[in-house]
Amino acid sequence: MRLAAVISASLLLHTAFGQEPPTPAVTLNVAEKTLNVNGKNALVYSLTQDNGTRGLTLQQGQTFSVDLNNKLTIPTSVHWHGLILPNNQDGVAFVTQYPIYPNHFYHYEFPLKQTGTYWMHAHYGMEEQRLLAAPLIIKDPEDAKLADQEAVIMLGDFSFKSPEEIYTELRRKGRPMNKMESPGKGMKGMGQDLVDVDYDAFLANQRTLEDPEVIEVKPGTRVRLRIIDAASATNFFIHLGQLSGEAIAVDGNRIAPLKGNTFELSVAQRIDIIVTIPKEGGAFPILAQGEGTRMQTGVILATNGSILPQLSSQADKQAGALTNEQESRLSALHPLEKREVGRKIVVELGGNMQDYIWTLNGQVWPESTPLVIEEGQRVELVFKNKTAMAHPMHLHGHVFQVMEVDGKAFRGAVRDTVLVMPNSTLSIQFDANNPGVWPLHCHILYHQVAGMFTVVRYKEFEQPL
Ligand SMILES: [Cu+2]
Repeated sequence: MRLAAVISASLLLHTAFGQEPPTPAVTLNVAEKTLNVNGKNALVYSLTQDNGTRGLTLQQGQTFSVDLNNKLTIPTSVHWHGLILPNNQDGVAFVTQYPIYPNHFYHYEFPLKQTGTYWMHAHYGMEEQRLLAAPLIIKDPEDAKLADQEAVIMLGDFSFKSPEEIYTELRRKGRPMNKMESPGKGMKGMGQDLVDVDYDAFLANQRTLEDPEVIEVKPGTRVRLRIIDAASATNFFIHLGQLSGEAIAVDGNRIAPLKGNTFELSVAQRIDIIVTIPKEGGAFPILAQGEGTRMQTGVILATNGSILPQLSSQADKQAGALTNEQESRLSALHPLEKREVGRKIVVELGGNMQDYIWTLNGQVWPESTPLVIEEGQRVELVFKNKTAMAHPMHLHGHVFQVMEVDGKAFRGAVRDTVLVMPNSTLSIQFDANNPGVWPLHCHILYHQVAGMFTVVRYKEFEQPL
């Protein structure tokens, strides 16, 4: 009641002064829900609008105006992944805001500067593992020219164990030391570590292949798949099956079209792929197989009346490891302008597998020295991965361009999350044009919690908390 009164009063005020009325806020609710996975119920968290829609679809140039309600019995916070926004809107508990306590809400409001495929997820504790994530799509008027139809596929990894149990086990058992050592020269990939957590299922739009989502499509049309890896710790191979596709964007940013039938997608990344449905119609599974596992998930694109195939959550063969190959072939449609680097920072990715501790420059969050940059600088971050595991590194509040992989310079994709391969060096550049204190971290949830997290801080920016 009180809220309604406030809104109408502010509407009146704006009209009285001849201003545009404010964009009405959309309500997003974080709540508990029961999800049935493979015949068994589990407690997960949902992130939906009042009408039950998961996440948000907004239009280019709109104001992001959201009331985020916490209907859980524990605190939460939600991060708008990939968005360029004011620092105090970033949604990171204990960095840019205090957590939202149960039965409280937080209002977010800022102008949207981008279009594309983004997502939102918990940035408090390990709530993300309980599926506290949802799509965040910002439509471009040009989208209609690219495809006849769109489908969002949000991938996830699921365990009947609580995230606390998973993390405790990881810490207790650690890993055999030999797995931590660098692979010898000439045996690349041999000593590589692919999987930390043994999941019970992989999900696509919260369903398994035993009961997949079937998306109706029309013969001869182009369908844009907006695929989001919202898993806590799983990289995927995307298999288009009988279809071939063209990737047109990564992390919301357009790329020079890349044709293919299989694509790689790391934790927290997105890829937009356009597929053409054959004129004769049919049913076309789009599968996502977890790196280093036989487990897979997916959806089925099907034309009206087609016979749906029976699919299994187990693939015939175990998947290998993601590589730098796809990344090296990507190039941004709208690259950063060429500029001298004003500040170069080496970020060493390290770890101690025996104790399951993960580090950036040898430090464990929150005992970390911020990486200080100055507004106006072109900044280069050089990630040196000294571990046997790949780390999807994510920078908040900015987009960056991938510039160099293992000494090979190129002008790659503009992104917000990049997978740094084991025993590999990868450089990114970005323009320091958004003052704040911005998280820079590995997006594997358990690495992040175990210390692989720091902040990039603009000099003279006043710490918000
Ligand atoms: Cu990591």
